[in-house]
Amino acid sequence: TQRRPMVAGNWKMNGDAKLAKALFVEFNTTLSGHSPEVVLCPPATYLESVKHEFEQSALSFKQSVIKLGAQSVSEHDVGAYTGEISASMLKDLGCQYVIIGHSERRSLYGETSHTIAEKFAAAKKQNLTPILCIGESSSEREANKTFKVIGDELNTIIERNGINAFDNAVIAYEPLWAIGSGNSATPEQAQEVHAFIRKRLLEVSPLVGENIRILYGGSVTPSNAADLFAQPDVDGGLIGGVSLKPTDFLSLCTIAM
Ligand code: G2H
Repeated sequence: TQRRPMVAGNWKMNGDAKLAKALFVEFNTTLSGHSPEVVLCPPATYLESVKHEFEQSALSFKQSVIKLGAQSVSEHDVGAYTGEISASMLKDLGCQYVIIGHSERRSLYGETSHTIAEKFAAAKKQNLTPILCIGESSSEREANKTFKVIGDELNTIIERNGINAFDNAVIAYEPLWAIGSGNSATPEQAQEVHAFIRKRLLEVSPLVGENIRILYGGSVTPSNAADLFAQPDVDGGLIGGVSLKPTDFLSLCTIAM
């Protein structure tokens, strides 16, 4: 298959303009034209800083390599929604991607699968590529409910957005027990779920199932990335903690290729 690997950095509520600068210093020295697609998802207040560094950078191939992404988006188009940012506003800032349904949004901010399906729709409407996060908790895994949970999460999106939902989308499998815990899934555990996700999407559309990128997320580091990214259905990673460390993040980008 021709799927281009992707490494997406989710800064969460961390970082600043200095981090954006430091990352591009690293990109300029380390990244070659032979690179995965790299998506940077800083807090919304630093999207401009990242864009600025990106525009100043010396990378001749940068347009095809480094993309801007947001960490969340409103499900609404416009209106009285204090504190929210719409998909068209993210588009104005130069975003091409947006993370949807990260487990921290689900567990800490009460986002339900309904809200997440609406946000997914709002992103697609503006041609932003959703990076949909799905994953099971440790108790769900122990109760052998992993596939049921993952299947339901995919179904909610398909029911709201139709069978073309995943035409232009990325999925990130993030088992909740692996997030920020230092306890990543094993390559076998990741591959098993990634293969399940791909099989489900192949049933919906052979073309989408074959082409969609499925990232693994949860405590990816330079020491465990090679085995994870080598799995046939793992097309790269969604990176939290390590996306804040320019040298290590760049080594993940190199490993993903
Ligand atoms: C999972 C991941 C990035 P970390 O949330 O989304 O974070 O790599 O810190 O586990």
